[in-house]
Amino acid sequence: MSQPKPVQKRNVIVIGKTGTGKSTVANKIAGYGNFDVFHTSQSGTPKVSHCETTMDDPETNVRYDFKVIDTIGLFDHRLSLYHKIMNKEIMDRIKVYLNDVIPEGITLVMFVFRKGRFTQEEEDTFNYITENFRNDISEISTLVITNCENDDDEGRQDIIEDFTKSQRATANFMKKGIHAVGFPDIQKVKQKLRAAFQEDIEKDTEKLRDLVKKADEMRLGKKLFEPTIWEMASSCIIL
Ligand SMILES: Nc1nc2c(ncn2[C@@H]2O[C@H](COP(=O)(O)OP(=O)(O)O)[C@@H](O)[C@H]2O)c(=O)[nH]1
Ligand SMILES: [Mg+2]
Repeated sequence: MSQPKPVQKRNVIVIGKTGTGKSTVANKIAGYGNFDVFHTSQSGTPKVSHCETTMDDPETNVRYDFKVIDTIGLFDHRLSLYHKIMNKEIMDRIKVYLNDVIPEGITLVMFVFRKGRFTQEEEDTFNYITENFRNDISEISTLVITNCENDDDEGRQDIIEDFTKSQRATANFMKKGIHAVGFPDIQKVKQKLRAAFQEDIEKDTEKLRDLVKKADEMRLGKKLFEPTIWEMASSCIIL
């Protein structure tokens, strides 16, 4: 009789600004083939949700239990006119969701950015997220830059280097590295280019899944969201 496979748990949360490709990235990692578990921008009400998936690694004979958590984009104009109030509301929803549904914690925080200029809004979003999470998520954080399907390996390396030079603090924060990927909607790609793009999409998908598999340090959900010094200070002022 064959031995049961050892099981490793991996919980990844995908966060970032609206429209950067969070749901797309979450769908790729979840690996339900052509079926999208998470709605991309065009459809569905934005919400925090997760899916579970099991993956066997034939090389190591390890079974991975993935939980992939997709979140609402911060600065999502569809929810409210007032970004600050809304960001707080979204962050609270994420905290409540993690505490209630994923109390065992998170092994990887995946920040998603779209290739291009790192705008002030982007910087504010990032600062907002890091201020609201405990600083030690830095150890389990990674940055994924999407929309790089037309850049070859060298081009992607340049994009990562440029980002690292211009956004030192953010780049330093990402202890699990910065990765460039491309996940174009295959239905929108010209027929004759589809096979080539499909192959690249699969490679990038594998790259992200490897990242999830390698991140093995579980951080407690509740601990992750203990109030920051700023939150404690501001509640003292209110009192
Ligand atoms: N070309 C290209 N389009 C992408 C990429 N990632 C996401 N998209 C598209 O960008 C739009 C927004 O993606 P979505 O995953 O909904 O972003 P979210 O709002 O952050 O969840 C969708 O139309 C996706 O098909 C990418 O790497 N390349
Ligand atoms: Mg989304």
